[in-house]
Amino acid sequence: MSVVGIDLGFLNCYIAVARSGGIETIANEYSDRCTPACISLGSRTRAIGNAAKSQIVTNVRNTIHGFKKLHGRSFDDPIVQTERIRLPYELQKMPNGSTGVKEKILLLEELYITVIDQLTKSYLCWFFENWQNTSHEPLSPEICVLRIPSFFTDAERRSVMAAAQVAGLNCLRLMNETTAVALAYGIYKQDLPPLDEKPRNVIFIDMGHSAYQVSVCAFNKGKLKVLAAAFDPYLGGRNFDEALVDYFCDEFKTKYKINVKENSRALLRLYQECEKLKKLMSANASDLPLNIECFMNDLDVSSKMNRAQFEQLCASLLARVEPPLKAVMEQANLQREDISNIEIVGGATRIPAVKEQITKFFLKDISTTLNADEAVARGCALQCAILSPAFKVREFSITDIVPYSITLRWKTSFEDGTGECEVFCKNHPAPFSKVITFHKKEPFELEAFYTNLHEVPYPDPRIGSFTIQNVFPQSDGDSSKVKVKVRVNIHGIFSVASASVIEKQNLEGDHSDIPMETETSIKSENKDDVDKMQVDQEEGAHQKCHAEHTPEEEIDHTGAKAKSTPSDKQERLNQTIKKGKVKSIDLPIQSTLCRQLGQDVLNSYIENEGKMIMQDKLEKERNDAKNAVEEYVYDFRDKLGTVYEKFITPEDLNKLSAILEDTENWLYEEGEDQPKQVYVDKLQELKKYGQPIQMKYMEHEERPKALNDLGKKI
Ligand code: ATP
Ligand code: MG
Ligand code: K
Repeated sequence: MSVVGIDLGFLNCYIAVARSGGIETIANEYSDRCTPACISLGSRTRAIGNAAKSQIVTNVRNTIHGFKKLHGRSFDDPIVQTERIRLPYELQKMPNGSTGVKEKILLLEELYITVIDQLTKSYLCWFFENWQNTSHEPLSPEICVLRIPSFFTDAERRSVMAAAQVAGLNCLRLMNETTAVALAYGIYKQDLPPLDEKPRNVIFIDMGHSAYQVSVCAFNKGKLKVLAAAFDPYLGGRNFDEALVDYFCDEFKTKYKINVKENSRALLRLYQECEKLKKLMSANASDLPLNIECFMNDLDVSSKMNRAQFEQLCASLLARVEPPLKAVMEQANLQREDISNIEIVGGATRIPAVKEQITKFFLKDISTTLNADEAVARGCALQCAILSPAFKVREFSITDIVPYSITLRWKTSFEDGTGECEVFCKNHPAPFSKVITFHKKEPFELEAFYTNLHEVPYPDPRIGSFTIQNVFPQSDGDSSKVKVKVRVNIHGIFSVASASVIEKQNLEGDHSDIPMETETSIKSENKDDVDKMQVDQEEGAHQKCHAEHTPEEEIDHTGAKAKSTPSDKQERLNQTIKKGKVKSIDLPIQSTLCRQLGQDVLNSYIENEGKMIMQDKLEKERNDAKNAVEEYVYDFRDKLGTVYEKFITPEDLNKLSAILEDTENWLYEEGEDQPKQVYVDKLQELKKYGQPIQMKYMEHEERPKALNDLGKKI
């Protein structure tokens, strides 16, 4: 039994597996623990990972990579439009407005089928199949923790969840990358301060290929609490590659009179070479060569670059390292001296100038305790083991944060009146639930949106709308008291989780609006799977909420907030108990989430994926059958010239050689692309000639041995 953590990055993918022995990052079929996040769509088959990466330059239009940024976004989204220009393959607007990949399939029909969501999903499917094939060990891949950037919005998070669902994965948690790293860091630390002491604050920095994220976490024995997170979602290793590419494109324009940007294949090669050069410059400050043979128009190109030049070229990128560091410290209200460690992960943090910027800001050395490439996947696998009942793991509680402030808006009975309430502030602890009370006589709609669109790297502030149904006036004509529970769950996704109405019963002569309060209005998430530590921690946060919000927020239909104190409440409660019973009835909620994929769409994805997997399987069988014919031809021919020679007449030898030659030619001509059965039949036919000779040969080989054995017996 094992559970997995998945880091599907922009460029690279890592998968870690938790087993009784510990956490292990698994290798792919090339014995590489890093698999390119790349898929190549052939006319009949798909190649994924290394096999696909090798086609980036040869199968430019159908090799899809760099799709992580596009997840959960519509085609018209500015980010999609910006990315689109950089991509060597074509994107397509799908009928529902989402983004798809334009794919060429057999019979020259152009079908636009592979939406971005399917890519991730098929990748995961493949990964598990691959793992099962190579490890020969039972695995339950359906249990996993997937990592996401901390800046993902609800739409993006839901899109990843949907992809996991289509891939048949039971995703126990979507985990923020830097939180996964924090867990991988903290769980093995034996020297964390006890619970009643000042926590140890650690900064985590991840700069990968496409994004830059920073968080600060407070550690005590057995727990970690994320205090704040900041990011630049558009800064990563690829920006540094781009700076180099632009530089060399300019240089080659004057030096060789070529326009590299017009030739996508050459441009891709230049990107690959620049990435290599960038990595070399991390280890070497002197002049380094860039040579590409047969680059464009049969030209060989060459140039050079050194680290100092590179840093100058990237000055504007390097200047973007500091702002998120500053932001995270401000948000957490911490000073440099409050930070005990700075841990960096992600490939692009290996750039010396990036490290320098970080050191310069904190005036402190950076530690690299963690495996820069695998920490995210390992952290996810650890979290999965903690969440899975099948594993006994050291207790370690994690409190994450709400990435962006969330506000609820609703209509009031005044003309054009609206009420508004910020239900979660940025960096509020999560997972978390709150209960808000409304006084309403009819069903009403709550609209949830991000309070400050400028902090959100997404074009749409809307999260969703939620209609609370079956609300009626009370029997005495008064408004009903409706309690609405809003929640940010373990995946960091917001929802209006439940609603209930408090109904008075047997209230003789009572016309007052007396509430029955059995719980505080703002309550910590108390899910069964939340371990004890986490509950404690959340109650701590809950105290903080009391300070920020009033303990009860009763928001009446005019939109004005009527506040009451806990002692008030207790008094009213006593009165209520004296006067009569109250009953709480659950109300149905109709949720419309923005950019939510419907179950019918998901089902069609599942069906399509099933078809693709079947097609992949058939194609593999077809290829295997073809290879079997080819192998037989080579093997037979080889034996005809050696061991079979004395068992065959010269005429037969000539005849057979001709047949073999014909078959070989056939394989390269009309036999190149035939259904499986044709190859199976072909092999049978060849064996009809081959088997009698083989029999003679075997008999001959066996006879002396048999005689020998007989001789021994006698
Ligand atoms: P993201 O986190 O944005 O989704 P990712 O997780 O796929 O992307 P990583 O694998 O962390 O990205 O990092 C890849 C980036 O790190 C690439 O840009 C790569 O060129 C860069 N990189 C790796 N090693 C080095 C090095 N030694 N020097 C400079 N850059 C490096
Ligand atoms: Mg990464
Ligand atoms: K567990």
